Amino acid sequence: MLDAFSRIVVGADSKTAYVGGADLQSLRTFIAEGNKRLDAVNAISSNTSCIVSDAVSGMICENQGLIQAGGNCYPNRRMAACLRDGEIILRYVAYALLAGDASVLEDRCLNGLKETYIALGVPLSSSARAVAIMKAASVAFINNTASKRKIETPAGDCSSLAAEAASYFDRVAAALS
Ligand SMILES: CCC1=C(C)/C(=C/C2=NC(=C\c3[nH]c(/C=C4\NC(=O)[C@H](C)[C@H]4CC)c(C)c3CCC(=O)O)/C(CCC(=O)O)=C2C)NC1=O
Repeated sequence: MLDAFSRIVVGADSKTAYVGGADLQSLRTFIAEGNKRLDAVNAISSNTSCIVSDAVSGMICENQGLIQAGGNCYPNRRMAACLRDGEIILRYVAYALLAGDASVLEDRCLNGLKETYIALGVPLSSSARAVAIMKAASVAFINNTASKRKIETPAGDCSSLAAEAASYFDRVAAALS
């Protein structure tokens, strides 16, 4: 697992170079914006059950066959597994956002997930739909534009962190496509 710092060290080592220039500048920004990053992670972490349950129920509303006999969220055991998977994916997205690097998400969550889902008959398109709703909700929470729940934070622009979080959700969607 890498983070913003170790990723730069690995990149420099592969060129037998010192860390400097643009790499140091990007780490300076990473540190300077560190509190914003922690707030962005907290925006996800403190709303996980809301984000996950909203995404899974939205996915089901759009495709009610999922909770009928033969659907992959039927019976309750599968519904519980689906909600749990949503929690797992969101947790790894939050780790990636904290680290500023997608490797923890790729290596520990997404690696082999598509194959597991195909083997179990978990529908990939429905999974991607739930992930898309989690992405939209997380972006709203990070930008503090979620209508019902606002977090007390200093006013500021978290749009680049929201975009970074969105890119991790896009990796999940890509891994399942
Ligand atoms: C480390 C990270 C990690 C991940 C990602 C993970 C996923 C994961 N999801 C599973 C099952 C499952 N996943 C789902 C999920 C869904 N069904 C749907 O219709 C929806 C589209 C979707 C929810 C959004 C379901 C229903 C099962 C159970 C399938 C079955 O047993 O028939 C299984 C099989 C074992 C089990 O049932 O617990 C794994 C390994 N496990 C892990 O340890």
